[in-house]
Amino acid sequence: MALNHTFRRVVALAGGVGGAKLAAGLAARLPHGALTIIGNTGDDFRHYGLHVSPDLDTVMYTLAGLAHPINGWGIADDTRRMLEMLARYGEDTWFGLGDLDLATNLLRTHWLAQGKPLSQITAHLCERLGVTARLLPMTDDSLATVVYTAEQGKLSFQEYFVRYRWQPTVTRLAYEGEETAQPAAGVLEALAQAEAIILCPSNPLLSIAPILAVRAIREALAARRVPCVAISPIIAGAALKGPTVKIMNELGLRADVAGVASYYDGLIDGFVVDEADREVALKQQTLITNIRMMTPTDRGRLAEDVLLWIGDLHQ
Ligand code: FO1
Repeated sequence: MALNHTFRRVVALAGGVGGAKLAAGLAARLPHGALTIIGNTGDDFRHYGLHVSPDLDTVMYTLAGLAHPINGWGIADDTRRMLEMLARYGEDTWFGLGDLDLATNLLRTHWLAQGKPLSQITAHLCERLGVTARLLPMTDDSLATVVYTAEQGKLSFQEYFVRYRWQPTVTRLAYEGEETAQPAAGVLEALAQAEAIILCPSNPLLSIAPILAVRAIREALAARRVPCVAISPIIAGAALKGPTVKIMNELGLRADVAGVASYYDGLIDGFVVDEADREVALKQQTLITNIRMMTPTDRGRLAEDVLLWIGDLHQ
């Protein structure tokens, strides 16, 4: 079905795998150049001297059709020869950085060392992979998600998420650098010119919150004059992927659709929930549809449902 209102400028905030899938669906359904994705960099970390940007790479690889079909992160059919050699030297290879993925991280680190901003590097990598949507890091500055846990104390995001498989009990989250981090070049302009803003179904606390920790981004959303909608990362009290429900419970937040909607209170005009949550009564206008994205077709269908719905909210 044709979109009743053809959007020319849509901005999506996205984190890891779930966000990347919807971003790919939106890119498929919108005209080339219509979609700007503001990607989370709170997961970024230094690994053997390399600057790794997991969420930017997950979005980039997914939009380029290169992403590992099961994991969602990393590159399909990538090899692990570099990791095998590290292990031969006795290293603990808990972070599974593949050989093809290594090239992305070598180049990013090399160009950062030359003084190029992350936003310019990301644009170059995306352009070389044929990604037509614009992918902007939320900031070119340092803003790191830090996880305080009962069992292991203060952990970097990747230690918490990958090394300890998000099992430690989270007592507090912090976004170090939020006082000084500025939006990356193009971010505020994209938000100011947007006809619609979408918070992708990423982990609210680990993927969207770091983007909102860039104060000027949160302020731009709060002052928006166009609809902003969020897609739930939870269905019937269960996370689609990862520790969303676990963390919300551990931090004393309501870990269901209503809990996520209230977490975004003030920043969204609409909330997209799965049919399994059709009974939920929210403050925001609610779209009820199948929000599972098991196939690329699902991604485009959900994107179209959301865009059509925003078109009505638009009017
Ligand atoms: N996630 C894992 O669960 N295990 C891994 O070994 C792993 C390696 C990895 C390598 C490069 C990269 O860009 C991402 C990688 N991820 C891995 C995903 C990443 O840790 C998370 O997906 C995000 O940071 C959270 O969205």
